[in-house]
Amino acid sequence: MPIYLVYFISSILEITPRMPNRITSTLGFTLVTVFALLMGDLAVAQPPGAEVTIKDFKFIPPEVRIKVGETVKWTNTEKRQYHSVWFQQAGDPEPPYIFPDEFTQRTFEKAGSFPYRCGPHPEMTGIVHVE
Ligand SMILES: [Cu+2]
Repeated sequence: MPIYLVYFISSILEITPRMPNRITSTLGFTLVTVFALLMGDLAVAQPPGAEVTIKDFKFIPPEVRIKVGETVKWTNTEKRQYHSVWFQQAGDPEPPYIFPDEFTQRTFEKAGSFPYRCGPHPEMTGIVHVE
């Protein structure tokens, strides 16, 4: 929520006449700020449809099933090895590497089965089924 909306809504709350102005204003601003932060968190922290861990040169699990519009998140949990998630068969260019503790994610807007591989390690493969 943009900050000007927070101010706008607080200014509406400020005209509530029951409490002394200062308390109403502070309370209103606090409530609206908390609400705005919650809304922001909801927008940012959309739970993924599926999560894949990259560990020991494997995608775990190698096969996931999601619904159209959902997101898959891949997290590299290796100690020091980078990988990538490359939808080569879909015609994508090779993506950047994901280093340890980094993640990548992709939202699928069409139904189908989408195989992928790791760029540097062609033997590492996985597939996303979108229903
Ligand atoms: Cu790899």
